[in-house]
Amino acid sequence: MSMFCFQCEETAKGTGCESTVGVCGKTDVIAGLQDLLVYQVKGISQIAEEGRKVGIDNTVVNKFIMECLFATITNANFDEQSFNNLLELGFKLRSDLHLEVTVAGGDLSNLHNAATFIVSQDEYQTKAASVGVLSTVNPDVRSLRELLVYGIKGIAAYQEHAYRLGKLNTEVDAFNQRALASTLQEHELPELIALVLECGKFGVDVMALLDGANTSTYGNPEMTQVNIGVRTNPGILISGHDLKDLKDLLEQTKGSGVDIYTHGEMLPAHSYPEFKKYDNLVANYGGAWWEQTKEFDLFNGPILMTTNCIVTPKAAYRKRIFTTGVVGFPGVQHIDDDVEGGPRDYSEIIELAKKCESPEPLESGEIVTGFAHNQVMTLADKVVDAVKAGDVKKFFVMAGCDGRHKARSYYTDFAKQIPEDAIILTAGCAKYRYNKLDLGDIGGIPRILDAGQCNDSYSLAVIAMKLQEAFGLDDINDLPIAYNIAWYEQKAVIVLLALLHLGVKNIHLGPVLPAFLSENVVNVLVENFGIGGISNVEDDMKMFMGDAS
Ligand code: FSO
Ligand code: SF4
Repeated sequence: MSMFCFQCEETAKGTGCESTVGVCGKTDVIAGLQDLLVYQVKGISQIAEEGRKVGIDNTVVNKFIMECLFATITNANFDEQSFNNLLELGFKLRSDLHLEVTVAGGDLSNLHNAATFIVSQDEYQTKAASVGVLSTVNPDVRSLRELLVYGIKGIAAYQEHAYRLGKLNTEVDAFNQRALASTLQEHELPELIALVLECGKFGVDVMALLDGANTSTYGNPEMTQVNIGVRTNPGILISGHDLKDLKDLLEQTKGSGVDIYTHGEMLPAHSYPEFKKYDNLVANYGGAWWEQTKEFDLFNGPILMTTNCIVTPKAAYRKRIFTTGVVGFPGVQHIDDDVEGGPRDYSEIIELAKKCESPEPLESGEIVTGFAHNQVMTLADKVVDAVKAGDVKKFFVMAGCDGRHKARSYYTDFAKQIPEDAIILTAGCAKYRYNKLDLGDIGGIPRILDAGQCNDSYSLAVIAMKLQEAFGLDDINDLPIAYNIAWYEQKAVIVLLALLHLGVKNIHLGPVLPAFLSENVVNVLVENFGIGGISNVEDDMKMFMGDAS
């Protein structure tokens, strides 16, 4: 068997993971199942799109498509059984939807093979071999189709978090499905480029939806000092992006003597008023996702992975790591949904925690988070005055993801070398490259403003738009903001497309440009949006500061 996957930044040799296992640990078998599932989802989308023409909007199908796409994101699910189950359910939902659309008078006479194929489980890999990324031969079409699919995967992840809080936007489903179905048809490059850009619009919409869901449920984030040390009670470490899981876990551990620690992208939770009410939410433990193999070992207690990024667990903690939601790993216990919308039952994890030692300290001190749009706007006058007075000359948006590549030390060095009159605006796990540096403040404005999770890049866009308004500028690109974004997986793709949709130009992307962008597609992005890569800190700093001579 062999695989081909190039959806993330760490793809092998900067071109694609091939052969039997990817850099992330995804095997050829899982890669094949994911390819087949994406193909199946494209076919279901084609039927759903026809259904919309006759008034059918099937919410079960919408949820299924969303979850499948999320499950195929880098480092979300490595479990063969999960994908077999999803494929099986997909065949059933597809046939039910086909019937529903037919009865409603929909025209299903011209369906693609993706919408009609039926194979048994032992034929999955053979079928998968003919429907993966490389089945699109033209490199530019392949590049645009994959860029679109990865953008939609990012949308699906954020959509799922909002869905968990009861917020839906069926227009986003309609776009996702129309775009997925379009990848089954022949299109000229300009049409595909238009779809990619339209994807950015829905990226903004879904991040706004999630922002609304989070803030209406948990309040507006506030500037918060977060402890990074440990206490002596036993603890549970919660990782990923799903705030509802955190809420349920905090409720279920209240008064139990078990402390809750956040990990990775869960750090910003400390800044929401609703979570501040819990005295059992005690600290953030460790750094970015890729450091988990050494940190989880030392945590001593159970770990709950609510979303990506999980990496192959070491034997030392394999028996005390749990997955939930779309996350899966073979041999790792999964906490299933209870009833739709109801809390997941964490009693087993809590009982296990009580028998565990308390966490070993990794570090001590505090880090600051909570600079989402609402908090920054309370500082707006101060910020505008500081810019007008020349005390703040530049903002660097350094949002995005972190990763294992050595080249990513660039972002630490870059943060250390930004001029003293510049401020970093960040979101996502990229922040772990510099959020423990003491960069001080400018007249009371911290020089690292952490807006939250990667989806809270939306907050950074809102802040930019508000500053544009405050300065009375016609063009968002006239603001003294430079974009030096780190990417790793597909959620960063939708963040990028969202920024392009908002008219942001001259974004620099690193540590390397995506392997899935063909030369011609890169040229389109360079010519129309001034997208660029990164080189070295010194030259880039000069370039960003407008002094490239
Ligand atoms: Fe990071 Fe992982 Fe949030 Fe991603 S923890 S890499 S872009 O899942 O989603 O920033
Ligand atoms: Fe390779 Fe990334 Fe795909 Fe994993 S997700 S197989 S590392 S390209």
